Amino acid sequence: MEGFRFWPGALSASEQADLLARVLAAAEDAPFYRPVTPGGRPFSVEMTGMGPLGWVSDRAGYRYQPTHPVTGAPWPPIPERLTDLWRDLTGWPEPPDACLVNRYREGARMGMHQDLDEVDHGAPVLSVSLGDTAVFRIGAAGGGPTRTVRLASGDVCALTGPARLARHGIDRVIAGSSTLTPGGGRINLTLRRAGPASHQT
Ligand code: MD3
Ligand code: FE
Repeated sequence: MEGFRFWPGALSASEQADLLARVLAAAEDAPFYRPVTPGGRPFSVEMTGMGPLGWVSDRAGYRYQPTHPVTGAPWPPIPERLTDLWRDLTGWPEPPDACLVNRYREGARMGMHQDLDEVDHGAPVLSVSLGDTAVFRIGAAGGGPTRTVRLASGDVCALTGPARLARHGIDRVIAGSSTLTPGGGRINLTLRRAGPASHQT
């Protein structure tokens, strides 16, 4: 699909371990929690976030907000290694203002959806996969055929142009396919521009 850019094995084993340690340290302050859909159904994915804004879902709807919904504290900062990766791979003129952290444990999946809660749909999304391999499904915004891509630990992909509004989801995670995460499972990081562009004057 045009605008789907994929860098398999972008991160070395030691870079993956270092990044995972940083994310787990951030999650000590901003714990993983299980959001509910506006209809009240719990997600099977657990989430947290880093950066000025974090994506949340509850009875009131989907949105980005500056604080963790359980602790009420500001989200921890995005590790510099990730903002560097965003700059180097996307070339986007502004740094990411949100990094959603999704944790998939036994049986977790994510249904097909579009990412529409960001102000500027022209900005790319950059995804970093850590831990067990996911079966990722992607299709055009308007429907039609889909294709699957396996996202393994250390793989990075960017969604730009038409792919930015693509329908996508995680069919399943292949348990035991990586030894990176303690207790198994998968962690996916998505770097985004969620809020309005800041105009430097
Ligand atoms: C395609 N996350 O957080 S990452 C999400 O693996 C999300 O946790 C999945 O979908 C995960 O919203 C997929 C790859 C990805 C991320 C953002 C996209 C694919 C995308 C935005 C637009 C199109
Ligand atoms: Fe998504």
